[in-house]
Amino acid sequence: MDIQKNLTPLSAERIKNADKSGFSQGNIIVLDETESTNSIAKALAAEGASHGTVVTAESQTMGRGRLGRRFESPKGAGLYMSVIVRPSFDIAFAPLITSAAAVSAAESVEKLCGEYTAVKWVNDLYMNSRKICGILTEAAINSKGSLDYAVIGIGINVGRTEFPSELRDIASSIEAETGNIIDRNILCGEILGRLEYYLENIEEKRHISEYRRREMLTGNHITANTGGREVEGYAIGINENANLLLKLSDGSEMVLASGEANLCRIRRKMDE
Ligand code: BT5
Repeated sequence: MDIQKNLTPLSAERIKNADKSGFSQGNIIVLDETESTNSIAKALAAEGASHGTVVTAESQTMGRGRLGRRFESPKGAGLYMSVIVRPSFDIAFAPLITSAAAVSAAESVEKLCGEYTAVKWVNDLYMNSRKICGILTEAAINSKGSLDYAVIGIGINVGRTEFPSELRDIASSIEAETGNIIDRNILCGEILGRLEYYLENIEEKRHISEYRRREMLTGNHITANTGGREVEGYAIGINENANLLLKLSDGSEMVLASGEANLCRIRRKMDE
């Protein structure tokens, strides 16, 4: 699907100007079409690309989600960006990277369009109950067992009002929800600034309170798939490690470190 909008084209110069933190240090690659910005970023990282290097593309032909799923990334409709990070922090903090990226993206979207942006554990952003953004973090561990690099991939539906049938009921975009067409270069720069701040402070877990505040499963009955097991329960909240705390019907508590979770009512609706 090719949805060419009147969006300001992506430009390394514009992103650099919008990245007030200087996180990228001008190492910004803008592609027209690519398979996946995460794949390009991983290849560059393996060749030694520096901390803060950014890869963006106008479209992705094989945009990736988790577990081999696709992230639909048509031309001129979204911000598809991947950031290489070479963290100095201990590998124990690596599982917090995705939640830090989610808060960075949610705050940036909200700042530019003025609409409340929720986080759905683990890696999605929602506006008015529809997914507008997904995040995919891929990490490489070196022979000493520490984190060599991580690639943080963020895909945001920016200017887009049409979706293929399989996404129509679950996905949306900033434009569809707010009527605003925002500049992806500025959005990218805003995200980079926050990402630098939250990653620098990951050991103090500065992003967690904001992640908790925005998390939309909390306080609801949910179903979750974790480690191949399907569970149902009440989402109590998010702990210090960005894990989801679940209360099961027998009264016991479960800590979910990774997986997939959905509100029960959304699940039932999808099953109908
Ligand atoms: C994600 O996975 O949502 C992570 C997506 C990460 C995409 C970025 S774009 C830049 C970088 N380069 C890449 O190749 N990837 C990253 P997951 O939680 O597994 O969700 C995937 C599911 O979201 C799909 O199975 C669809 O149901 C739905 N989906 C696909 N495309 C979508 C879109 N454009 N907007 C909203 N939902 C979508």
